[in-house]
Amino acid sequence: MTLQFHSSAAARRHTGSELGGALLGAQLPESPPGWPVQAICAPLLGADMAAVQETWHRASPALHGTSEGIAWRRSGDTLFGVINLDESEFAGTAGRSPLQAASEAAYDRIFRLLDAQRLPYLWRVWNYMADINAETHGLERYRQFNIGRQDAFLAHRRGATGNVPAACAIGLAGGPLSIAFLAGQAAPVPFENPRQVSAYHYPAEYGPRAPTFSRAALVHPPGQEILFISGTASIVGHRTVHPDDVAGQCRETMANIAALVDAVNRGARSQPFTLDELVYRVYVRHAADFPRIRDTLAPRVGAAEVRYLQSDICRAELLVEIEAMASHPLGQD
Ligand code: 3EB
Repeated sequence: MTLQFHSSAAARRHTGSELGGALLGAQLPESPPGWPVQAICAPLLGADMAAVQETWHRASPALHGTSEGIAWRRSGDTLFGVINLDESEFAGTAGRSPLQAASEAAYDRIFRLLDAQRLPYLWRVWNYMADINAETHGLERYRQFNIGRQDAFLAHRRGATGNVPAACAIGLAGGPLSIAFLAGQAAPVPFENPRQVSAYHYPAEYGPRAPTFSRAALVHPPGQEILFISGTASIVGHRTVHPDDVAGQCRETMANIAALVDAVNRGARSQPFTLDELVYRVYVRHAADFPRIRDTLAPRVGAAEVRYLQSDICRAELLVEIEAMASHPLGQD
């Protein structure tokens, strides 16, 4: 019954036990309609395959549906969904850009689905959008997204601090606003990083509304403890450090992840998590930096599975961002 994660080289046929997942690569095969598969259209770096498929699955059969444009599948008390919105269909009203409106609508719909499914908790959210650092309507697009996201959390009385999901927010060359999420019955246990100001408490110099995510979360499907490390970058306190030094950013980011894993291990119910067992996704702003990044990370991640994607990151000075996850079995407690 455990929720399993695996990756494979080619787009495989979908089987009934899958909840959904993601396809990563510069050129992606069509995913079958109605399946929650997030298309992350970005070049894979240092990989010998053109596309990778990441899949969440579970032995028990899944319920599925489409609700307000969200493709979702549910097994037991766990649901995976994907929503893709074309911003151009969200005409901005005064003071509200199309991306802001689309972001608010996407989270609105996600929360309505979770209410209807009686699954209260958002565990982990993967946010992708085009031109994340571009300024339009007088504001950087990532900051527009943050307003829409926070408004939806508040409108649904979910609060925008503390108990918020783990997340990432990444820029792609084009495509829709795409949001994938895992949700469940059991409350996630959020963690903050002692080296960083909580993102939901960032000061206004990073945008009129703070981002709504926690630095990490432990989630507990039956018999299991899954760790999600949110997108993590070279930020200490709330400031970007090593702005023009990609190796420095890698070392700082891994120091942040190590500190976070230490904090998580003080609250984990399973065996302690270690850096070399995590599955990493590394977002690389400039493809030319990839060899430096790989070589700097190598001694820090050991034999771990690491996937590199060329993409934009939510602060213009950030050259690299790293997210990670791991799963442990949990004895009967
Ligand atoms: C940071 O620490 C880097 O807006 O959901 C990392 C993870 C970042 C998630 C989000 C943003 C988000 O602020 C950026």
